[in-house]
This record gives sequence, C-alpha cells and structure tokens, in this order.
Amino acid sequence: MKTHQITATPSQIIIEQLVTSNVKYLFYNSGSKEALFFDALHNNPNINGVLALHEGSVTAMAGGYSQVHSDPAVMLVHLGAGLAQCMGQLINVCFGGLPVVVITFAGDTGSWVDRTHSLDLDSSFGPTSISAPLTKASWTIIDPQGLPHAIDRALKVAKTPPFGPVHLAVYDRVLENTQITTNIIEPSNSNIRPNRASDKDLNTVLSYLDQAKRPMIYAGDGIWKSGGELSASKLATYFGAAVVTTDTDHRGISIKHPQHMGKINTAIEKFNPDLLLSIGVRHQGQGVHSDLNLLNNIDMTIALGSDLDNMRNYPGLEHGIIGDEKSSIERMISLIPNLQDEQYSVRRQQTLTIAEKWRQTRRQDMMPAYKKNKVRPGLVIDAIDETLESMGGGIVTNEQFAASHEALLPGINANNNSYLRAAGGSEGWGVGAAIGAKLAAEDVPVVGFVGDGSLYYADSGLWTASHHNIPLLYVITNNGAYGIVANAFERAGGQMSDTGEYGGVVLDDINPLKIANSYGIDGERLDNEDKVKETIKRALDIVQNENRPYLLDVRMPLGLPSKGKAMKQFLMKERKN
Ligand SMILES: Cc1ncc(C[n+]2csc(CCOP(=O)(O)OP(=O)(O)O)c2C)c(N)n1
Ligand SMILES: [Mg+2]
Repeated sequence: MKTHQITATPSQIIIEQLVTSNVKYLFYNSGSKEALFFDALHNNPNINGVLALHEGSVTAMAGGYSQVHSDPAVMLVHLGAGLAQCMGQLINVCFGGLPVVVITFAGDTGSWVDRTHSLDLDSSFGPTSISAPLTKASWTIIDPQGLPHAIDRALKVAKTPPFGPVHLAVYDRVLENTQITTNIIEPSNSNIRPNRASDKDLNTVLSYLDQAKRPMIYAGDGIWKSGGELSASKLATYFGAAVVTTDTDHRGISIKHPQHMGKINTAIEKFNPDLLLSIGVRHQGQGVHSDLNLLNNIDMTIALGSDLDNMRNYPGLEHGIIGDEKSSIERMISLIPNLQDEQYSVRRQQTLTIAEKWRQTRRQDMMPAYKKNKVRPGLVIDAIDETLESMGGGIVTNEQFAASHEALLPGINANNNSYLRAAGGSEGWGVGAAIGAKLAAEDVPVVGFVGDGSLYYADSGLWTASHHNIPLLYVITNNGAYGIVANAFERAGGQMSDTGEYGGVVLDDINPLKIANSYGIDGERLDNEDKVKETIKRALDIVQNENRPYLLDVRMPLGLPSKGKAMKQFLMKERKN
C-alpha cells in the first residue's frame, strides 16, 4: 500500500483522499453544518463540486455518472433530512447496482441530549438507519484519522461485484477546524472481479448452445459492467440465439441487435426456448406466480455471472457458473473453431423471423394515427438514433415511456448508441442522469429522453445543466400525461376505462420550454413532423458546437388510451375570470 502523509483539517483530508482516489466530481446539495467541508471542496482545484437543488437530483446525477463507465461517483447530502430526500432516487441506484458512495454527516444523539435541533433522526436510530434498505454496506466514522481508509474502502466496496451504493456517515464532530496528521492512500490498480469461468464450464455452455433448437440469451447488466457488450452480441449472432432482457436493461446486448425480442416475460411465450443462458442477470418480476412460472417449460437453464445475485431466482438451475462475464464470453468465442461458419444459419433465420415480427409491432405502436401539430414517437427515436450514430455514437439516457427505444430499427455497428435506463423505475431520474452521463463521457454527445411527467419530478435539475454549462440535449417526450399510468388505469377495468374519463394522469397547461428558459436553458417546441430530422440535427449542432445545453419540447399525441379524455378535477373554487 502506497501512502503519503498529510497535515490538514479533517474536511481537507476527505477532499484530498477523494482527489487522490481519482474522484473528479462531487455531486452535492449544500448545508450549514458542512461549512468547512464545502470550504475545502470549493478551494481544491482538483475536484469539481456539482450542485443540484434537490437531493433526488444529486443522486440521479451520481447514478447517471456511474452508469457510463462504472466509475464510482461520490455524492454528499445534508444530514438525515438530505439523506431521506435522496432515498427516492437511491432506489434506482440500488436496483441498478451502481457504484455510488453517499457521504453524510451526523450529529451525536447519544452522549448529551438525545435529539439534535433538527435534521437528524431520533436517538434510537443510527446515522445509517435511513439508507440501510437501499445500500450494500454502510459505515459510521468517529476518528478523523481513519477518514482516508474509510473512503478508500467505500470506493472499493461500491465497485466490487455486485456493484452497489454504499454510505459513509461521519460524525459532524469531525468537521473541526484543527489540523491533524494522517496518511492519504494512493489508489491501487486492483480491480476486484472474479476470474473467467473454467474452460470445462465454458465448453459445457458451448455444447448446450450447439445442441439447443431454440437457444435464448438473457442479457443483463453484468455484461456491460464487465465491458462485454460486443462479445455477447457476437455470441448471440453466431448461435442464432434469441436475445431478451430485463425490464430495465437495453445495453448488455444492444436493443438494436436484430435477434432482440425485448423483455423476457413477453418473449418466452413467442419463442418457446429449450435453452436459457442467463448472462449477468438478476432475474426479477412483479411478485407474482408467473415471474418464475414462465421459466417452467425450458429444458435447460444456465446462469453465468460475476456473483451469486446472478444465480438467484432460477428454480432448478442446472448450471450456475460464477465468472467474469466479459472474459468468460470472450473465452467462449475463442473456443469456437470457426466463427465464420454458418452451421446455425437456419436456426438464426427462425429467430430473426420472430424478432422482426416483435419489432414490427413495437414500431407500429410508435406510429399511431397522424394528428396535426403532433409528432409521433417513432419519428423521434429514429431521428435521434440515426443522427447520433452519424456523429460516431452517443449516449441516450431514458426516463419516459411514450417513445420506446425497443422500436428502433435493428442493426449492430461500431457507432451504436448506448441506451441507459433507470433500473428502479423511480421517477425523478432522467434530468439528473443525463447530466451525470455527460460528465462521465465528456467527448460523447448525450441525449436525455425525459417524459413530461418525469421532468416535473426533477425540473430543478435543468438548472444544474445550465449553471455548470453541461452541453447535452434534453428531448422532452411531451404527451401531456402520465401515459404509462393512464394505460394501466385502462387495463385495470374499473370505472375509468368504462367512462373513458381518466383522473390524475393528464398534465395539462404546463410548458416545459418556459420551465427550461427560467432555469437558463434555451430550446424550442417541435410539433411538426416534417421538421423532426432537421430540428434534431440543429439542436445537436447547437449542443456540440456552441457548448451549451438545449431542450426540445416534442409535442406528442395525448398519452391517454384511445378516445380517453381528462376527467374533471376537483377545484376548490371556480375561477371568477
Ligand atoms: C417515485 C415514483 N412515483 C410514482 C411512480 C408511478 N409512475 C410511473 S411512470 C409515471 C409517470 C411517467 O410520466 P411520463 O414521464 O410523462 O411518462 P410517459 O407519459 O411517457 O408514460 C408515474 C407517476 C413512479 N414510477 N415512481
Ligand atoms: Mg408523459
């Protein structure tokens, strides 16, 4: 272990350890208790504070950052209250298994009074009680000399499979303005991951892939976390396997893979696989019988992944193989005698036929009947995808349902865009996630798809993009509604679907452009289908060439079920004029 000695205040020591550990950004919301901490942060030129105006946005930014290259993100929120506010987004970080280090300070509620003036939990709960359900590990720190070690450990644990958020709670007593001496820890190169699986196990997988009639590859986040996207895609192509994924991952094998059939639960019935090879997936569901039942008719299930999480939820799992996803897939490919042979072409053709049909349906869903002054979602997803690919490839973050990226035209190429989603489905992610993604991928164009409903959870995040001048394009898929919720209201078969009048899901009279303008972001409304391509091209040019954020308010058909309209809402009083 390499260290260097430092004499500084505890706050400066925290910042110095973060800098030495190569942490470039600290996502935060300010508070008075942490005055000396922020003093140290803002006076160190080697780390940049990124200010968000709500802790949910702080968390979404940190999460979006860590989702791009799996580099740990560090965030700081104010005491127990700030931590409580960040929990709504920590659910996305936790479900995404993202390496985020949350730092908070905490008051002493045991030694003297058992309740501080405000903002902390009562004495019966510890400083890490709030975060406990959504973190992988947490620690409370009393001795300032141990801060470097605690930070080094937190970064390491967050980034060790299964990745996940960790919490460091530091007693605020530590924030004194006196100098102490301790050792800063130099980062080691140890990237703690399992080795690849053994040749024996990989040959077993290969022989099952060879013998299967209808193999299906279930691609999860373990693939991108190990950097194995392209190899996994190649493996699926070679064996003519169907590709499916979880509700939330469009990236392990690109959603543009021509053999992709979307989510496992809808694809299994159509494809009827005899072999399921799960790679880096933690299978999950709705908490109902069919979550597992859907796996019942598969002859053989194999799970390959970097940790035990990837073996869960497969009753009767025949082969569970722990190993690094990327290097195991690469080794499998190298064990194939001739990648060019076409012995699986008939099988691949069958798979492609079913996948094409699935994609056609998704594409049709994205092109409902034309309506004047509305833009159909299919045109927007295609135009963004094409334009970004023509620029060399970009990153698209997503928090909306109106424009499904499952409906993109298929095609794997070197410029494919990365499609990132919120893994926990907790609204308020999209605005911040795009900012985090752009900070993590400075040279790559970033587009944040944000639903109108999603935007209003976290619109103050737009200010961060403006304040720190983070050049990215927001595409607001504005269907004037909580579209996905309205559709669920219809399916529920209650009175709303009978009457066609929907309550609590129509978001009328809100103007995203005015919101953006007031936070300092320019943009324009897009409501003419003939102008989709040119507007998107121009908007991305503004972002890339003028180095500033920009927002498109894309007016889409109303997100209610067909023939649905807004129910009359409760009004406290009728307006007089
Ligand atoms: C924290 C949280 N609260 C509520 C919900 C329920 N919910 C799911 S989607 C959604 C609204 C999405 O609206 P929008 O972003 O406009 O999506 P779209 O219209 O494209 O479906 C809501 C309220 C949720 N997922 N998370
Ligand atoms: Mg909407």
